[in-house]
Amino acid sequence: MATEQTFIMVKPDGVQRGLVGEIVGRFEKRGYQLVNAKMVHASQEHLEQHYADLKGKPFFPGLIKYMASGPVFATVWQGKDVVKQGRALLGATNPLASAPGTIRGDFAIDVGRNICHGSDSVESAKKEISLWFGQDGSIPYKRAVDAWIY
Ligand code: RTP
Repeated sequence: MATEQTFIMVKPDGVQRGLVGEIVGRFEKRGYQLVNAKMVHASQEHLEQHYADLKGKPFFPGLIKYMASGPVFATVWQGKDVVKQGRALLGATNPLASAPGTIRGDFAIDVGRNICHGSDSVESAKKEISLWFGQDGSIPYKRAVDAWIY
């Protein structure tokens, strides 16, 4: 059974535009398992921690303001190669470079309003799951359908 996990977040613009169901649906339909989820209106401090590696970038203050402007939908997904495949489902960071068929390629135009976030490595996924969900990062459960997915 594949136990790799990733952190996928619907950003404030995705929540406002009613894309939570669409994004969750794409991961579910691909075969990935939702193992945690919650809506959070994150503080600036929390977001600065999440994006700590981008501190110093010219777009950092605008990014934090945008991310703190409304609630986000934070999720944890599990399955085979889910970190890499999660990023593939989201599409390139700049929506103008995202292939049609990806989430950003279908629903976004501007890099500053790119709808969703996905961990870029297994290591970052572990850190992000812990930052957003604490010790109880996931709620494990068995799915009968896994026998048809794997
Ligand atoms: P994310 O963390 O949100 O999944 O994005 P990413 O890894 O694909 O890209 P990253 O370079 O980590 O950038 C994080 C977020 O910052 C915003 N951004 N704005 N104005 C700009 O040039 C610019 N560049 C990046 C985007 O919202 C990006 O997702």
